[in-house]
Amino acid sequence: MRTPPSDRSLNLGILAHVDAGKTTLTERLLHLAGVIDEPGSVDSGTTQTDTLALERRRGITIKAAVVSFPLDDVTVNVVDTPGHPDFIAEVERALGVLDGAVLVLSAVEGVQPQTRILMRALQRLRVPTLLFVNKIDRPGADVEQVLSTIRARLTTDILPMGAATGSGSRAATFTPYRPDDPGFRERETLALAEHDERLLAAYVEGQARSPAVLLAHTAAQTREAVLHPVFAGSAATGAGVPELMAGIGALLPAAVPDARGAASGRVFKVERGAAGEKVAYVRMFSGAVRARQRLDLPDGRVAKVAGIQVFQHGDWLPADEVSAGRIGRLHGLAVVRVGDGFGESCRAEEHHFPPPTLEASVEAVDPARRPALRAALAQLADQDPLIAARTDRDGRPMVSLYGRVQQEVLASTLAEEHGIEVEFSDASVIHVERPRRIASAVERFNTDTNPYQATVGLRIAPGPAGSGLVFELDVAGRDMPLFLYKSAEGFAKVMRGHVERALRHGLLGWQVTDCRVTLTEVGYTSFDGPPSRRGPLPTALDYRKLTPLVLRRALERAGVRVCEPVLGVDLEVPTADATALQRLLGRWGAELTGQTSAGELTRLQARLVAVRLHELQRQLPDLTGGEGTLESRFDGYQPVRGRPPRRRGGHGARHQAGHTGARERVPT
Ligand SMILES: Nc1nc2c(ncn2[C@@H]2O[C@H](COP(=O)(O)OP(=O)(O)OP(=O)(O)O)[C@@H](O)[C@H]2O)c(=O)[nH]1
Ligand SMILES: [Mg+2]
Repeated sequence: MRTPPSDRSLNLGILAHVDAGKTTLTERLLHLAGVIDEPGSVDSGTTQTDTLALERRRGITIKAAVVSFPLDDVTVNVVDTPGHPDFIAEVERALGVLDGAVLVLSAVEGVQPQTRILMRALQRLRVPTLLFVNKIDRPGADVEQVLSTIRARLTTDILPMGAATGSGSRAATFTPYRPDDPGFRERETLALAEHDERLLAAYVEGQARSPAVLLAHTAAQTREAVLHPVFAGSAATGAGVPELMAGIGALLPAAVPDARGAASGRVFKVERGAAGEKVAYVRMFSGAVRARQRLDLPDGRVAKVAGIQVFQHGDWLPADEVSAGRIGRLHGLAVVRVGDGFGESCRAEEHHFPPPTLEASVEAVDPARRPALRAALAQLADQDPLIAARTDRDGRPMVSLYGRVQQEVLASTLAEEHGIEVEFSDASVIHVERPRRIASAVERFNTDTNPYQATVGLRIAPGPAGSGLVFELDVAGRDMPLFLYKSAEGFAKVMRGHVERALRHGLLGWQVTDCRVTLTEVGYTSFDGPPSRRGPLPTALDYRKLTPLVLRRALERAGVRVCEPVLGVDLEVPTADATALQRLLGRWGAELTGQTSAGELTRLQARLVAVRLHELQRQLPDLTGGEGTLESRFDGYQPVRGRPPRRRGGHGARHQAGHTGARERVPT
């Protein structure tokens, strides 16, 4: 067994809008570092990171993949992520394990919708980020133009590190500015001065700093994620890639190992090995994990590490341990799920991107394969919990989806990896319910209406949009059944779990969200007597059964507002067709939020209910002679107009059996 070549490592994400060249750039970096003899190509399916048959066939990245190369004394682990918005969940999981990132843009297409979404997430998480303007060899490449759109639409905190010459041809090159070039020094000083008043004062007083001092400041501000150096080049020809590589080494922070203390890490990817066993990719934050170590995973799951691999010399090789700062593959964790943390990083993962907006039912073409389908979906949910595999009231499996491409990929995966042919049907938009007003309900111990041996009172109140569920206790400690739950915290956690489960299905079957639920009353004795331990004491089951009952009653009193997902759409169409499009959007009740014309092309921005997206995609080519382009992103929920739809097969439907509601179908 070999030990890793160095202690320090840099976990580097490559992120971009679909097709910007992330996978091609990853190949170039590996080639430059001497890990592979020839860079592979996405177009002929020979890259190191697009290894799935499906990725090779489609020429897109579907799963985040890890490769690594040595850079001086640092091991760089590169996480190549998918750019298609249907696979944003993969990016989400990668974000939590990065020390730095390269955000790739195309020199032809410039800032694209996903570029903005990713940049916002990187900034929110303060991930040190370099920008790489790729494809300078392509006709139409214009780095200066891209730089000005970056400033206008992404961030003004950038520092171009060189200039492209000969753009638009295979001979295009990138020349870094010399550190002592007076023009560059001035631009560098001014960019740094935005976040450093002393540098500004010195500059105003004419006390120029030396190039070395400026570079140190640039590195420091990059590491603080307040400045983003910009490189340019071509992943196809290799131009600019050595300069980017040097920038990665000089400007991005390598993790300083904290090998002391208890092991803590996070699983950001789960895949199936050759024999169908689970392989978990873990990023370690402190301590080390060794073979045969037991790991305490969330919800009391325990798993034992059977084997460890780390990436070296272009391959995953067996190792004795994976330590702080590094990425390793753990074998033998049968119960692991993606997103699991252990040790200090055990806390739940935060969400930076919106949830899937579609749900569809899946049927095995051969009914005899139904049980196998259910098992396969459960396995896939361990790799991607956001598909939320479940069964509806009629026992049909259902999944949540971001879009059509993900649905096709899921169908191919089930067919190729599990031998199950499936059909999706009834894809519909996922709605949510929000309570309308504040309401309460209570069931007390020993009363006629209460079938359980406990007292529970709950209040539900509307919360701000996007706030999810807030749960709080407003009861005295002496009334809590601490003989069941040990501590007030333990009791609160269990009750929160009951509330969460109950809110999965609101009055019309959709998940209830954006609300504050307060436990207002609790008890385990007759309400008019003093607390005592006499009489039949409640069990955990009483609280579990009674809570949803009381919450349901409170929700019925509060009433709900059913809300549907809304998308921000960005259209680029020939100016001659803009009016026709505006009229169509107007008919659909879309809100026009922006319009700019630059000669022949007009950009329209609008907020459109998600259910209309597919129709818009269908009509766009006809309305624009095939010239129009469309990008969309999730932009929150808004109350539905007219009669609210009821979720098909949802549990809320049981109160009005036979009523199918006015659910809108997404044309498929
Ligand atoms: N001309 C030119 N083509 C490039 C360059 N980089 C990538 N491409 C091509 O652009 C297409 C997309 O490249 P990928 O590397 O798959 O892009 P990606 O960002 O990984 O795409 P996804 O993972 O699917 O989001 C392929 O056809 C590449 O050959 C470049 O610098 N110049
Ligand atoms: Mg890719």
